[in-house]
Amino acid sequence: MHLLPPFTRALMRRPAKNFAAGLTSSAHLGAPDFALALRQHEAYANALRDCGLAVKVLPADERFPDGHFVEDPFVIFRDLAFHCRSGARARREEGASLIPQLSDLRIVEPPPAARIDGGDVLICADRALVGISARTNRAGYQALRNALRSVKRDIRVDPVPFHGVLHLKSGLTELAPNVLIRDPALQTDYDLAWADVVELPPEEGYAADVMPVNDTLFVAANCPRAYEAAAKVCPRVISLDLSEFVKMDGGLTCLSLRY
Ligand code: CIR
Repeated sequence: MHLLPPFTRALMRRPAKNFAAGLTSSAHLGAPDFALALRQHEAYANALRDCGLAVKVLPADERFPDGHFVEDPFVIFRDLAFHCRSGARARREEGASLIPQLSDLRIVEPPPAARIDGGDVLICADRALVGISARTNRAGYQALRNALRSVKRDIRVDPVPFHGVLHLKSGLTELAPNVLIRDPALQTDYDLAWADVVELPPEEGYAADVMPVNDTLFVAANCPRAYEAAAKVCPRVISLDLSEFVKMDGGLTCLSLRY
């Protein structure tokens, strides 16, 4: 049985007008187009609705140009909502604005030294992986591991030091139980031998961030190898064009919290 129960809800936040002022290492891709970003965001929300999820889209909040990347401030595991504290100072206050939306969950605050972004947390079918990165430190990993174990005592939680991509899930996600998909840009000494690993060609690296939603797999558009790998393991694949979020280093999963 998968560690995560089926999803029934998703939380999103509409991008703010100033979203191009967010953090990015991809300025060479050009400035994002706000109107197009809104259309892509809406198509994403509608695709989640098509999967039967109740999707709540919060209004834009200009205090946080990266605030629509709602996956980073929280990790939700069953009834637990672990409040992350990003290694990026500019993003540290985003989570507080989400707390009222998660009031039916058990909110856990990390200790002061913990740094963690939800994008570094990959909950697989039988274990959780926590990337150790510029955003997530060992104290963050330990705090999250303890919190996850308060829900499931014997859960396996592995630290995965890596570099080459922003978040662990930017470069590695799970297509199906024990089948991972990877961007070759992600470098790690962590032993992935427990899984089959589909390695994407470099030009499709962005598509390593796939999003399983119950019986559907979401994949980035225009990535034929990723689509083919997804279709092999899942009867329903939806591809989404997120070109404007790529320009801000945003992956597919980061635009929603699914629970
Ligand atoms: C950042 O650098 O934090 C944002 N511009 C992008 C965050 C994307 N988050 C994710 O893929 N989980």
